Amino acid sequence: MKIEVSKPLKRIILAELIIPVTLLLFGIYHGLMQVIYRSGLIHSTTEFKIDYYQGLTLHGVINAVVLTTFFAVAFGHATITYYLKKEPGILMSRISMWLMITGTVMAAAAMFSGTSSVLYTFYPPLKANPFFYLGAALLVVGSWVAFWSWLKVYMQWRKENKGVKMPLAVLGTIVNFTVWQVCTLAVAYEILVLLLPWSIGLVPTVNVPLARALFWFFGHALVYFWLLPAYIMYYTMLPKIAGGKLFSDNAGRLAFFLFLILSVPVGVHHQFSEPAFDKGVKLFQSILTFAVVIPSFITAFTMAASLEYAGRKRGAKGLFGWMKKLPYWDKDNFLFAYFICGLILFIFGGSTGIINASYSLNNVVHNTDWMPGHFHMTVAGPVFLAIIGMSLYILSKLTGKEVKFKSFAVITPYLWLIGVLIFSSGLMWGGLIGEPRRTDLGMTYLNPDNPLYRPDWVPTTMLALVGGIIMTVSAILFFISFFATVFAKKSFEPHLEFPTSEVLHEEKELSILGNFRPWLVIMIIAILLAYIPALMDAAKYTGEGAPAFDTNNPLPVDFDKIF
Ligand code: HAS
Repeated sequence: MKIEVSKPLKRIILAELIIPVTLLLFGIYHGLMQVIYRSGLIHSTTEFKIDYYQGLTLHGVINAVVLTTFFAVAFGHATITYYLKKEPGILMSRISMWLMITGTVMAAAAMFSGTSSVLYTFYPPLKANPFFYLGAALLVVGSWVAFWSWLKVYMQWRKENKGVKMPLAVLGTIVNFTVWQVCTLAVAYEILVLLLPWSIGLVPTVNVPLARALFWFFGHALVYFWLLPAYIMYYTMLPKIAGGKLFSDNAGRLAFFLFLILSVPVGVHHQFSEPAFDKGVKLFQSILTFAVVIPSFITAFTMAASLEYAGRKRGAKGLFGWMKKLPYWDKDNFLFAYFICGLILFIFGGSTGIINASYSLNNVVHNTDWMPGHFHMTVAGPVFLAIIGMSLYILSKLTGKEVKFKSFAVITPYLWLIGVLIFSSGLMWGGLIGEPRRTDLGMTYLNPDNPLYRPDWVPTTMLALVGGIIMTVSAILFFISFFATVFAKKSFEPHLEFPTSEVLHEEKELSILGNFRPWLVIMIIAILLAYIPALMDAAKYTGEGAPAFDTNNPLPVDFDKIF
């Protein structure tokens, strides 16, 4: 069903899609530069006046924070409007957009000025310009405002539609932003109470374990905030565009509620190697990490069953024949290609996540190249492909312009899939033989003139280079299609329309899957159990506080003043 969207909301959604995709040009460029620096093809710290860590910061912040947050808000506006048939308030949507834009401009200025090369995790004692922290905070607050506007719409809809089942896409959106609201409180505290006063110079040192614990309270939930918009698309759209039906709607609801309770209390699995935390805290959060895998397994089986049904409806025979019958190359149904490539990548991204979660294996792979190998098959896999595919789709519908260069649009995800598989294999193989992450390898380990030269890392980094180049070509094809569509002529009446899956079986309606309250209570209990001991440990092992560092020097920034 097509619906009309008011002009102001349409403009807001389009701005929230086009601005981050434009910034992505820098994000992708700095991704390419990473593989070049690290392969030893160049032996330098700076290219075109942007140095290695500055480029890595731009790459991480633009791709993983700015693009994902803007998209989640734009997609949220669209799903709420489409499925509840009510638009969120324009004033709040505008305030949200401007806060996010202002925040992004401030953080971008700080990064481009070279004073905030702290990577997307902004771990202290690396210190950034105050504008970087303020910008990040504004971006987050902007996304909160959008969420509050949807809650208002949802409450109104609930009042007018008593007893009606909440649309699955709306449930996913509200779950996602509830997790976001809760987890970002920790990072807001980290920024406003710990990092900003330290960055302005009001306090001389910072509590590193506490800051990092607060960051990861937010940081792992962040990865599910990235993932859930993709899951919403898989459950509500993929079965339909594959030509079938959703195997189970209840499975989708259960998966989203499990993410609500399990996304936050697992952050210490990023800190297994930090001595500040007791082993009991690590064991507990490790067990919860295995639990948060369950909603993804539910999704894997539900999607496989839905795709198998679609393939058989298209005439497939035999055990695996359904895989051959799916609409992989259908240009008018290009979203399918983005979704299926994301799912295939996530089989590997998810399996490597389970390896990371295993305490003893984590000791082998932590802080090695294995880690970017893992996360390029997750955030740069299903998440990235769902974001760019859906951005192109909504752009076309809301502007009334046919997608241009449709062949490019369909080839992009397959090329990206091949690129990421090669790139991540190189990284993970390298990680297993000791290659460190976040290091300009071309300066030392991959420089034959350096005594630290490691010839055994040549094949692995070359593999990553080849993968990185293929990914860049894929992104260029996408940019051509996207911007050609932006500048194309209108050819039909603008509207919003999502392909929406029917459900295969009439399932029993379970009240527990329609009520947020019990899940919110369990969420709070799980967070308190996981994080009270963790934060107490972080506070106990504070030491004397750390002075500021930057990426270019192993000595503190104010070494002369301190010693
Ligand atoms: Fe992770 C580190 C554990 C999921 C992102 N992760 C990271 C970092 C990032 C990241 C960015 O336990 C690095 C952070 C940094 O900078 O330091 N991760 C997990 C686990 C999962 C997981 C257990 N991660 C993600 C997702 C991400 C993401 C999702 C982004 C979106 N991760 C870790 C751990 C670390 C970590 C440790 C810290 C390591 C360290 O030491 O630093 C799970 O949620 C994964 C569950 C997924 C599955 C896969 C389900 C498969 C599906 C596809 C089915 C396919 C079909 C198609 C149906 C179980 C749904 C079939 C059709 C055909 C035609 C074939």
